[in-house]
Amino acid sequence: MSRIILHHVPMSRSFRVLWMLEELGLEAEIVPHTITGGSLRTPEVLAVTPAGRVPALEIDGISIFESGAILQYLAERHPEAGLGGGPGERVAFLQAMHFAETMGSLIETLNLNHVFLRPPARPSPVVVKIVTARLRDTLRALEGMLREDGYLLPGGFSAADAMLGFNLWAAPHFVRLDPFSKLVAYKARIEARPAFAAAKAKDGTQQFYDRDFYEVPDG
Ligand SMILES: N[C@@H](CCC(=O)N[C@@H](CS)C(=O)NCC(=O)O)C(=O)O
Repeated sequence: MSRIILHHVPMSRSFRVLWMLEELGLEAEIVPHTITGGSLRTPEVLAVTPAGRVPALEIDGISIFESGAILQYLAERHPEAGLGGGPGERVAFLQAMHFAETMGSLIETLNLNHVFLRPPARPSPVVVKIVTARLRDTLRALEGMLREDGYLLPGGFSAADAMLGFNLWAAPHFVRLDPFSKLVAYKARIEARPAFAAAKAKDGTQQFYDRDFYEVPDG
């Protein structure tokens, strides 16, 4: 089995890969980074992930970035695990895999406004209000995509759940989950997965959120 190296920032999209590796029982070396520490801009790391983003995975003599591409690659590399969706689930699988980044890009904009801007820069109340509403819309859509007492696909847990499920740890910093009872139950179902708990134990301490909930600023 080849050496696997994951470039990782705690509680970032690279958690999706960490979790998927655990679901597949694959050992990986973790190279830890922070968003602002500069390590994602070194020539060595840019050779692996040219936009300086995580996740990036070194595997099978190649490097690959984009969490969705990595999860799909891993699912296809291990068809026996059945994490790539079954016959008849292709459309739902691909749609959910990519929808995760519709939500992810909204979370990213809110992260930028609420967490990463430093004075004298200030969050834009108008942008935050619009993007928060859009994030709520995507959570409502996700709730509609979920199966009662299950996951996204009829066949059970798949890489699409790792893509979208991860978002449920970031989105509640901006939109309260309580009105979405199916999402709350789904989150608990995910948390009960041994592979999720194993990934959490390896994740490291997140360094950007300094409070549980960020209100839309006045203005
Ligand atoms: N669509 C990409 C997004 C990757 C991305 O933006 N990752 C963030 C962390 S969640 C990052 O590396 N940010 C570093 C930076 O903005 O400099 C994916 O899903 O992998």
